[in-house]
This record gives sequence, C-alpha cells and structure tokens, in this order.
Amino acid sequence: MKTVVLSGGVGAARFLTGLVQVMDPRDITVISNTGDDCEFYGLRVCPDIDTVIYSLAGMANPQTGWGLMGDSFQALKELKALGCETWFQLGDRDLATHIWRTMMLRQGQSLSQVTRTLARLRGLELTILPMSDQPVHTVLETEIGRLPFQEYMVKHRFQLAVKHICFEGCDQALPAPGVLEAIADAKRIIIAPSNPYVSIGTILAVPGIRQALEQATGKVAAISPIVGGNAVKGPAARMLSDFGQPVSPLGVAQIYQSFLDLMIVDEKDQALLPEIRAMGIEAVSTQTMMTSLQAKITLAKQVLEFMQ
Ligand code: FO1
Repeated sequence: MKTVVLSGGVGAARFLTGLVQVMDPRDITVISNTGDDCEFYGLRVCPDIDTVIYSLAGMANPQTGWGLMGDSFQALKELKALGCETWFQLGDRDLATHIWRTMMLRQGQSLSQVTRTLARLRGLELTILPMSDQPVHTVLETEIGRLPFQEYMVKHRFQLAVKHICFEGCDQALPAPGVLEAIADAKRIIIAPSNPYVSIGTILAVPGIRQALEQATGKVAAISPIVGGNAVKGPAARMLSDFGQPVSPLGVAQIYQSFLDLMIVDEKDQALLPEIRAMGIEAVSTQTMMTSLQAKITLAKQVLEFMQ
C-alpha cells in the first residue's frame, strides 16, 4: 500500500528503520526536510537525507543517530589547524558523501537525482525525495540575532529563545518532482516524530505541499515527537513553549490540524486523548519510544494497524 512519510532527521530515521521491516520498502516514499542543509568547506551537506540513508543502510552512528558508525575526524583536525571553524562534526567517511554530492550537483544534477542515486548506491529500495530541488534555508530569529539552523542547533546547542522562524528561499521553491504526486497517490501519509516547526514545518512551507496534504485522499497520521512534556530529541519542546503552544501532543496536533486525521501519542500522554479528539482528530496512545530495533518494528506495525 503506497505510503508517504514526511521526515526530519533522527526520529524519522528510527521510525523508518522499523517501517521497512513491516511493509514493502518499494511502496514507501520519504519526503525529506532540506531546510537544515548547509555548506561547509564548499561542500553541500544534507543532514536529514543522510541520517535517513545511513540509518536504513545500517551505517549510522548508534550513539548520535547522525553521522557514520566508527567514523574518525582527522580531516576536521587538519582543517582546525588551518584555522577553519570545526564545530560541526563531519567525519572522514561522512565527508566522502558530501564531496560526492557536491560533485554531482556541480555536474548539473538536481538534488532529487543525486539523492535517488545515493539511496540506490547504499542498497535502499524505498524512494527518498528532498522536499524541493531549490535551496530553502531555515533561519531562526533568536535573542542574539538571526542564525542559520545548524548554528542555532549545534553551535549554540538550541539554548536560545526563538522569536521567529524564516524559511529563506521558500517562496521561490517548488516541491521536488514526484512530491505532490506521491502525496496524492498515497493511501497512508505518516508524519514522523520530527520537530513540527523546523523539520515538518519546513516541508509544509514549500508552496503546494500543505495544500496537497489537505486534499489528500489517503489517511494522514502523525506520531508525536513530544512525550511527557519533553521532546524525545532536539528543540521541539522549547520551541512550542517559545511560541506559546502547549508543550504536549496537543500543541503538535494544533500545527497539523488542517490535514490531520489521526494523532498517535505515547502512553504517558494518554490523558490528552479526549482533548485531541475534541479537535476533530482521532487519537490513540501506544509505546512510542524507539529504544531498540524491536521497539521500532513494534511501533511501525502498530501505526499501520491504527491507520487501517
Ligand atoms: N548534530 C550535532 O548535534 N552536532 C554535530 O556536530 C552534527 C554534525 C552532523 C554532521 C552531519 C550530519 O548529517 C548531521 C550532523 N548533526 C550534528 C545532526 C544535525 O545537526 C541535526 O540533528 C539535524 O539537522 C536535525 O535534524
């Protein structure tokens, strides 16, 4: 059954690791956030695309969820000696991906083409589409000024209050080829447990994508990235609070309300189900913490059952 997954980085990669075990990966299309993309040392880095590819290829660093397992950082050490900033940890083997991607883009290939080839070269059978082939840059207006996403996230460890989020380039961006078609054809659309502002929100900001979800005939479900008042990973809880939203699956459901059919929350948040249902959204609870391969598989299986 054709299934679309809207994806950020680590949380989405964990969920997809389970999903490919419980359905035919050839029926899965991932639409990936590219607002976090950045350039270091002249190289194009696509953290969310790479996190999904490395995870599904069994190559990801299990401690961080991003980067490669067992990677070394010799190139970064030398770059530091040459006076470069090295706060973004690019491993030696990871750099090969960014060099190769940059080469292909410079030869005139689109990001979708490069991503498709990369996924195939890593042995993956599912389709991974960037949200757009045009550059979109997530920029945060913080208490110390405007910061590109990775500076806010990694250099400042997301400890700054966020006043506003901009998706620069978004107005000129088009959904990548196949994105709108995949949403229209899907029987199931799953919003991964990713940040609703800077992962999924970025995808929704590409002109046409939110509208495609609103018009989709397939059922749309979201897995909450907020559990028991905290984000499983990253700045989602802090952002909900900065924007005056409930720091709970309720706040997440409000962001997706115009297209969401089903909200899947952790059993710790079971008490919120009636309030979500009162918004006209179906709601169910289950164990959503993906701490082992078995937990990822169990969650994926349950999500498919809930969506039947
Ligand atoms: N996250 C960090 O917290 N610190 C890093 O140094 C870092 C490096 C990095 C390198 C390649 C890559 O693909 C991802 C990397 N990430 C790093 C993760 C990334 O910053 C974010 O987690 C995502 O952009 C959010 O989805």
